[in-house]
Amino acid sequence: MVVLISGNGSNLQALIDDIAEHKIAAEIVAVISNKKDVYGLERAAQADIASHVVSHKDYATREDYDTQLNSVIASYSPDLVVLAGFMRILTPWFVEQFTGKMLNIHPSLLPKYKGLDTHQRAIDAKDEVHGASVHFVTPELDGGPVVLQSKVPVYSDETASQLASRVQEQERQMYPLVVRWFCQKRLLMLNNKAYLDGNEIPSTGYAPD
Ligand code: NHR
Ligand code: GAR
Repeated sequence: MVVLISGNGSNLQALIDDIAEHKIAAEIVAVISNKKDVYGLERAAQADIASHVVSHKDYATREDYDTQLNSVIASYSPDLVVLAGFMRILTPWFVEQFTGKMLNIHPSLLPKYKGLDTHQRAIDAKDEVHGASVHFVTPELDGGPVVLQSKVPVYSDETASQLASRVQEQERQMYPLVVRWFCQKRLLMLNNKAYLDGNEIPSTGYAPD
């Protein structure tokens, strides 16, 4: 698999660790960041994984950027592309190169709070429950079929960063599990729907409780 990051890379680390412990039968062949000097690149180096910086600042248009990103990824012929805190919207053309082979983890209980600033939006809405979703990536931003959701309570008076850190603790558990399913060929996307072991996954994800 190829993992795309933009920052800290704690989800990347969770995958590196589960692969090292043989919980996931896969190899991370490359890590790509759109930002230089981020800690996730250090994590890749420490795990002896090839890494590339493809900076969006070097390209005039999203199409030019995605063309370059695609050619770097395609050079590895991955079976799976994992977005792990990757912060650039991808063009429909790019996404279609990897239909059914690209996963994202989004920090909200989709379909709530697509896009950015999800933790603050959940607090502002006085939600009692928040969380994260793993979904297949489709051209519609944060709109692809959900595979798994994890919920956390929202405490009164907590800050967005306190809430984010509890959501991220869940993310580090759930993302490797979904990647493991994919690598076991138990998980697939067909006609914009996600299936686990041949059963369609409900829109709230597998095991909604
Ligand atoms: N691309 C497509 N086509 N479909 C998805 O579902 C995608 C995607 C690209 C990224 C991750 C997503 C998230 O989990 C993701 C899903 C970035 C933005 C964004 O607005 C929104 C959603 C996601 C990632 N990015 C700004 C942009 O102009 C830049 C923001 C920044 O650099 O801080 O690209 O949340
Ligand atoms: C995660 O919480 C992930 O859900 C979120 O960024 C964080 C990355 O953490 N993703 C997005 O907001 C995508 N737009 P990490 O770099 O430590 O894995």
